[in-house]
Amino acid sequence: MTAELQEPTTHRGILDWVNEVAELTQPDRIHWCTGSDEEWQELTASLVGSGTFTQLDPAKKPNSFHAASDPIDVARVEDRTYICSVDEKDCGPTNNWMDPEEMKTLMRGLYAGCMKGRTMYVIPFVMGHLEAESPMFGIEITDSAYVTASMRVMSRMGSHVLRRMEELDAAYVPCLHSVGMPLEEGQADVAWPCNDTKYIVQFPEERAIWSFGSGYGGNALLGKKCYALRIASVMARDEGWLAEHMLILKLTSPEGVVKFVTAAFPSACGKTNLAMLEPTIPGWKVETLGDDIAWMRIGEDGRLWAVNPEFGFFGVAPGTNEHTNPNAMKTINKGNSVFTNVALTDDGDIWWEGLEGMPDHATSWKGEDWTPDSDQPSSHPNSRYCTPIKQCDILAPEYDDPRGVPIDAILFGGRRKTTVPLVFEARDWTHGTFLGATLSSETTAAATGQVGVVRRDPMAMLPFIGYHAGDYFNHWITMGKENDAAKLPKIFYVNWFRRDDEGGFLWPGFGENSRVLKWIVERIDGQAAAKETPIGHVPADGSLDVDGLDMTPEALEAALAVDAEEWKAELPQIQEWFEKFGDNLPAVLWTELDGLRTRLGA
Ligand code: GTP
Ligand code: SPV
Ligand code: MN
Repeated sequence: MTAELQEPTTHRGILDWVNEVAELTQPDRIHWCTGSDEEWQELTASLVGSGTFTQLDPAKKPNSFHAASDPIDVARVEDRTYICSVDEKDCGPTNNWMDPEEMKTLMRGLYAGCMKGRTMYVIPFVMGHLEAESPMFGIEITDSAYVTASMRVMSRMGSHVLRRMEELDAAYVPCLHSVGMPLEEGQADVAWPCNDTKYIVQFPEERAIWSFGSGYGGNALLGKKCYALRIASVMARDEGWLAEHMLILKLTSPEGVVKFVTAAFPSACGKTNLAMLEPTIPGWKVETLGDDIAWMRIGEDGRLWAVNPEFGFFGVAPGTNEHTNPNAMKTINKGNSVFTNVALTDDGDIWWEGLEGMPDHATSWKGEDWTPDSDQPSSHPNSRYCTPIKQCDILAPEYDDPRGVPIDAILFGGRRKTTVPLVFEARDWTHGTFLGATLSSETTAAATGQVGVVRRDPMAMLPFIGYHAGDYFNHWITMGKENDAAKLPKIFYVNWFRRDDEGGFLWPGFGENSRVLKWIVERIDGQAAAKETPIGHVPADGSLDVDGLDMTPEALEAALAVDAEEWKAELPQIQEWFEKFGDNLPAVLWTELDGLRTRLGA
């Protein structure tokens, strides 16, 4: 069957591309996704039939499903991720590169016949609003029903998007995905098809994405990291905007003053939790606009406006509970969600480490018996819930505004046991860019590889910058130079993860982070006092609201401390990091490093 016979679209370019891919990959069937409820029911029923999904008890989680991946396919694969720019120099030292034509030849070999025995799904989607001035269209072709179901939660997709693309004869980002496991005649499928060989490939000049071998979120839901960050960051460089790994939140003070904040923390470092924060300080309110990606453009008023291009949350499950993130719990309890690599309880619900109500027995993400005595965790540390953003009770109404929201503050932050204080403020945009460019964090389970190793993760974008990171820093500097600095957001740096001598967290985190947000807002409005240190402005004694906070003065002091010796130890690391970028590193960042060195007396 060819796509042509179905006459599924009048968009010639899409039809031609779908036919070309079908010819190469040889699927048994082609399904053009409508996004309807009936389609969701058929998809999920077939996923239950194939053993990929287990339906949860509808009384507990209506219309919700459990999935367990192949144990080799649990996270993003950074060493298999490529930026195939025409010129190797444009990829920079932080990305893997291969010549685009060489990569295409190699991957065409992998794609040849790779969808045999399977259905090829064609998913028309838009990242951001369909009503945006220039809607950001994509078509994902995938042979995975799991990916198709997940894309319905995570993106605006379906017939209405395709119709709009036809009306506009719109350009779109072609996103090709295969799990890389064709089925021979009579061959039984497995619950989680994937391939040992994986390639996650971006072609930045062509604005195209080819992914092979993995079914995991960031590798396979191509609208997310591949499009909305890697490809969009290249578009943003060319067009003068920013595509960032940031949450977006709305903060309202007891006096009704509203501020909008974005925050860039590396993967599994607290964006979802901060985005949905339940403040512990009276009268303050947080509403959410997004938990992972922000697209930011300068508005006519000269301010930086942010939209969330996504339509769902793909959140880290372990550690999520009624205390740490009650708003996420309420969102997922409404149902319509997919849970991957968590434990399945005997009564048809899900469980993970840190969730209330530990069961006496469950089936682990590996399909094994699990009890509280087991020496293995029930859930993979990077297990995830995939849930519609519209179900979040504290979704800010501005989420639906295609113009987005004007940002007052940008936060950078990471996971550091030592050195980095709870919060400090940059002196200006360039210093803020320096803080972002030198952001450091301990690695997490969100990507395959070692966990807990400190690495530089600039603007929390290390795995997501679609071009030369030195040029990316330059783009940030230029955004500051070419716009009215007074109207740009103020930049801060936070660290919820500093430890005491026993290894415990110094700062209680989660809802208590509202105290830090309050200080930030008061700094912006010129109310809170700060103390100058070599690294920036930290809260002056008594300026951080600790009323009712269960914390000793010593612990608070330790959380806020700036230790010159610890910071001196960072200097050679930053020097080495900057040297990687050669002439592409903006000279002002060297000046910032010199300034820091001088202020530390090093
Ligand atoms: P990605 O979706 O991978 O981009 O991650 P994210 O930045 O949204 O991470 P998320 O908010 O899901 O947090 C990841 C882990 O950090 C979870 O296990 C949280 O429980 C933990 N975490 C989040 N905020 C805090 C905090 O304030 N303090 C402490 N100690 N842990 C936190
Ligand atoms: C991350 O790793 O930063 C995530 C999860 O948000 S994924 O979509 O898999 O990239
Ligand atoms: Mn992320």
